[in-house]
Amino acid sequence: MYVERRETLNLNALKRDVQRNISKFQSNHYQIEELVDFVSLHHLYASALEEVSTKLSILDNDFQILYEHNPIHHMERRVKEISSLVRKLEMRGLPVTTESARENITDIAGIRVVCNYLEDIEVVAALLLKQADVKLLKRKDYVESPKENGYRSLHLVVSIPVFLTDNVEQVPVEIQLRTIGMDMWASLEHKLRYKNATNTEVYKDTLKQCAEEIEEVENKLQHMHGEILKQD
Ligand code: 0O2
Repeated sequence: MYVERRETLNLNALKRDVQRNISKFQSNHYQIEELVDFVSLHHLYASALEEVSTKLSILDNDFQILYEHNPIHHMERRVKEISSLVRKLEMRGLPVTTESARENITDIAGIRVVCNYLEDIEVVAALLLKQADVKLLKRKDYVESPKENGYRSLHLVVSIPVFLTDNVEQVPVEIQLRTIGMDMWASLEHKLRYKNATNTEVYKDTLKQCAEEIEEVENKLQHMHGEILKQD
């Protein structure tokens, strides 16, 4: 399995994000201290991502040792940029404070787990949720019930403890589990929408058809993989 390893705190990216936000904060009469609070929030959520990634890597390795199969193909993770976080709070009409962000926004820390086969999604989710320090806050199953546009993935929001110098914080992490095919579909759909909102309308039917074809192929591959495992 390949795990994308980014620095826990990417200082250059953070500096750029802060620079971009200083003028916005000032024009909206926010205090600079509030911006600094957002930077420390970044550290907390990056640490939570580190915890969840480690748990998932350990599970993937252990599964390989026991069953000669890696359920995880790769993982990607990110802490939401301060600019997107501020935008999300403003759009929802919520106060732009770290307290409000912590109470209301559950995807500040996000990890995408791209699995090899369809059944691996449930395997990974079940193994993670079995752990005593992982608490499930929200589950949305777009694999069982795909969205109207064809989007498929399993979304979990879990809360995990992060042990800091003086205290322990419970931090929510959004986990998106999907197959390689689902990831390919979602990346393209996102790109089409990001470039030009009308794109998704133009390609609506093709996207839906592709999602259905990917599901069909995934079911066939899953079946063949199961047969191979039985032969071992
Ligand atoms: P980004 O830029 O990827 O972060 P919330 O999580 O609170 O915003 P909700 O309704 O619980 O709201 O979200 P949901 O349905 O769990 O989806 C959250 C994320 O899933 C989105 O984050 C996307 O990353 C992904 N997602 C959901 N639906 C689609 C879809 O139709 N196409 C694609 N490509 N991705 C989807 P953000 O914040 O929208 O965007």
